[in-house]
Amino acid sequence: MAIEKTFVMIKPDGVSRGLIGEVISRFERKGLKLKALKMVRLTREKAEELYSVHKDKPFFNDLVEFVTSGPVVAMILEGDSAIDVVRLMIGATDGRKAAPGTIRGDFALSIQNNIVHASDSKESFEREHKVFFTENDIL
Ligand code: FUP
Repeated sequence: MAIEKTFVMIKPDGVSRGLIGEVISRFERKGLKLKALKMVRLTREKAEELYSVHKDKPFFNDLVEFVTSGPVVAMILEGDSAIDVVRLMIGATDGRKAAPGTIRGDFALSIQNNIVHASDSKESFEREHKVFFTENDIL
C-alpha cells in the first residue's frame, strides 16, 4: 500500500464536450480523493513546459496549439497507487485503441484529442503539477 498523488488534466475537448463531471465522477467513484482543482486557459509557455518531454516530436506544435485552444481542468488526485490506477482508468493514448471502459476508450477517437492527460510516473507528477499548482493549493 502506497498512498501517492497524481496529476490529471481534462483537455479542451473534454471541457467543450461537457465531460468535466463525467471524468471527475469516475475518479471519485473509484475512491481517489481530490486534493486540488482548477479551470484555466494555458499560456503557450505553460503548455510547452507541461509537454517538454515531447519538444522534439513532430506533433509537438499541434499538441501545444490544441491544449491552448480552450480552457482545461487541472487536478491533483490522491490514493493507493494513484499514478498507475489513473493511467489504467484513462486507457491507451490513441482513443481508437483504448479499451472500452476507460475514459479514452469510451469518449475518444483520436490520438491528440483524447480528453485527458495523466502523469505516468512520480517524476512526471512532480514536474507537471507545478505547472498549475503551488504547495498552498494542495488541500
Ligand atoms: P499519454 O501519456 O498517454 O498522454 O501519451 P504520450 O505521453 O505518448 O503523448 C502525449 C500527448 O501527445 C498525447 F496525449 C497526445 C499527443 N500525441 C499526438 O498528438 N500524436 C502522437 O503521435 C502521439 C502523442
